Amino acid sequence: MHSVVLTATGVFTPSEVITNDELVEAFNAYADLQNAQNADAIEAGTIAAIPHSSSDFILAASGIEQRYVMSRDGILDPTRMYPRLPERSDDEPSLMAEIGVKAAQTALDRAGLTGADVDLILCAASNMERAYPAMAVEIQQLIGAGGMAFDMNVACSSATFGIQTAADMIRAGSVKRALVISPEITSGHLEWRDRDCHFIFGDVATAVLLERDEGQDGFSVLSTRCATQFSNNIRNNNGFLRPTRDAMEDRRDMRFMQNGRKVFKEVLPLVSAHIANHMADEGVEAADLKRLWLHQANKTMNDYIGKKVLGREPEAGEQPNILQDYANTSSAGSIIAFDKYSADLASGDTGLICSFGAGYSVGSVIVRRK
Ligand code: CO8
Repeated sequence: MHSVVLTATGVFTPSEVITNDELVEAFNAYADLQNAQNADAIEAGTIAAIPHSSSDFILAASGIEQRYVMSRDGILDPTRMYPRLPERSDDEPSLMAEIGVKAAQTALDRAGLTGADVDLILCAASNMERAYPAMAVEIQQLIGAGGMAFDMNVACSSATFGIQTAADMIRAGSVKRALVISPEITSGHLEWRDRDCHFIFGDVATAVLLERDEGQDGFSVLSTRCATQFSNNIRNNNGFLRPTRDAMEDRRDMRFMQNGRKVFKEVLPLVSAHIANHMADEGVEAADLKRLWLHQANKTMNDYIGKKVLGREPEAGEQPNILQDYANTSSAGSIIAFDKYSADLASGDTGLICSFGAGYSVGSVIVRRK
């Protein structure tokens, strides 16, 4: 068996930002428009008026202050409330592939490698732009990689499940160098007209470069662990059978839906126990952990998990959050946190990356600075 080293990461951040205030202003204008159009039915009590959203609620409930998106105009247009992303011809790079390549290129540059040095590409994300050919195969071609490429979807845990898959293949010797790429265009499957969730997500792409350990600098991948447990509490019913059901109308369940309170209550104990068991089995004590790079969904959730794992309040910097700037970027969140807050770790320092989300799914990766 070979050892695996995480040698570099890369993040592509879109140039467009939406602050909470901008988001709320657009949502409230949309709500007013809808309520005016439906005034008679609201008056008759047959439908409920859409209540306003609030920036104060968003910050207090989630810790999110802003989000990056691929295109903000359509989202902030109260008569549209959906991003506007022009269609591309089949001969152009698709959008997910394009931003995935940008993140991958940063990781390769940092490691002093080129696409030709890579023999496995995983595109691991919450949604794929098309059914086939796989996004990963397109990325493989765009960066000039060899070997093989395939897509994986485990919602918010896609990146950590991708790391385990790639690490296992490197350990076994079937590949030597892998890129786990997570282009998350969550703005395309978020329901911007639902005030319960319109603030949650943002767009980004991340890449993680994993290599057979031949003495390179980086983080040794000590151990990976993934687990799933079925739940309907985070769900999106859009799929290829939709036309067969004559269900092409604009239906709420064709975009992100969640029972946030239940997710909160059920996922916290699942994740805390998962991390505790993983650490115990690997002989890693709380006192050994220099950093926790957690999934970036909710600040209160992360505060709770950090306290549970460390057995005390995390100190500043021990459990860095990026969700205030990026919002929830699904599988990319913990990788952004790692990318931004790992360079200062010293040789021998141990840290843990953990993601969790729809499925339910939870994935953890224990790494040690070489
Ligand atoms: N403005 C003002 N008030 C609001 C708003 C708003 N925007 N939204 C809700 N309220 C009101 C509610 O109506 C409710 O009012 P009342 O008490 O009168 O009924 C009150 O505020 C409280 O509402 P909630 O109970 O819903 O509020 P919470 O405190 O639970 O916070 C959260 C809501 C932030 C959603 C919280 O529950 C949470 O973070 N839960 C966990 C979410 C989570 O981790 N989900 C993981 C999903 S990510 C994933 O798996 C990836 C899926 C694939 C990606 C999809 C991309 C689009």
